[in-house]
Amino acid sequence: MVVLASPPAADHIPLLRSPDPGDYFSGMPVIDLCSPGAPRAIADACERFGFFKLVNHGVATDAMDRLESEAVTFFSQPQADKDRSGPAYPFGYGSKRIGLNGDMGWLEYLLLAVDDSASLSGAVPSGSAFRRALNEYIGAVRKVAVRVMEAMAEGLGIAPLDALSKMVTAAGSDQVFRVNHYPPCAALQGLGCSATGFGEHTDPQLVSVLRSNGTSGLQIALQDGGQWVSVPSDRDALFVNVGDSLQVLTNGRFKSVKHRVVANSLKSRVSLIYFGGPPLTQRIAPLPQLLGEGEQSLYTEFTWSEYKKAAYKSRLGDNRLAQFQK
Ligand code: GA4
Repeated sequence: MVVLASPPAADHIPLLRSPDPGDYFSGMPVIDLCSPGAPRAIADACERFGFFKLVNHGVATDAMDRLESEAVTFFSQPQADKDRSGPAYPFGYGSKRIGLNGDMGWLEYLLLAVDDSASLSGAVPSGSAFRRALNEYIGAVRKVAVRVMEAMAEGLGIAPLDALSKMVTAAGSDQVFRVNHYPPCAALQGLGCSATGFGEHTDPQLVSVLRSNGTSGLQIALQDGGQWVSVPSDRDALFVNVGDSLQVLTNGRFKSVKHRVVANSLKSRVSLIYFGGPPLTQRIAPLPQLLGEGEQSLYTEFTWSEYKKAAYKSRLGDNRLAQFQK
């Protein structure tokens, strides 16, 4: 493995081939959340890619911009000040280290817990403009996640409409918010390779909803052949991806998408991601409404708490569902 050594010397960040224009994802489903065809289009995209771009989603541009600008201000502080908001685990500021088992990426981030009323616990001072911007954006993006999950149920043809969404609206649902900052990695400019911003992985939760600034870097692996394709950035859109738990709830119909971020050599990337997870005690097993005559679950049963525990014992790129596959 090629590694990029930068101070401190313990930082080993894997390199990736720099994306080129030919890598762009030409077949990306773009779905208007308000269109009558949205439920079917969403279910179709989740089956084919586990990923889609959402427009006309109703989150105010102002709310997204305000949070982005507060995040930029936070990350512009001196390192020692940011470190005071750390460590990242269980929640707080982190830099380069991802998870607990040695994964590294060219980024710094804030990992935040969202409580039931969509307000935050943790690292960002209450009463600050940053906290207000977070609360406003998270409240809005959470509503989008609920609408998307209702559309998924409708698209799958299952009742009730809240069969999936109730898992993120339930008391005690385990929702996480992440603000990522990928600084430009100028040292590698022109060398044909780039630092790994966030290594390949699938998300353990049900759904993830991402918004980024105008800097590209996100790549997804296509289900059909695993080819990596680059997702063109669009600061006005939201990007939704299926997580492992939703793959299990749909008995493999929806695909948990492998994705990663390649750091840009010239521009900073800032992304805001909401992860919708169920309550810790939620049993994760295919919805009975989705199992056809005689169809068996592809997975041994587990709770979200068990899955989360297993996830934190794993490396980022591991296939975490494999141990639960029958
Ligand atoms: C991926 C999705 C979310 O960002 C996250 C990540 C978490 C972390 O950064 O702490 C994990 C990763 C994510 C999956 C496997 C474990 C846990 C890092 C890691 C190596 C917050 C999450 O819930 O799972």
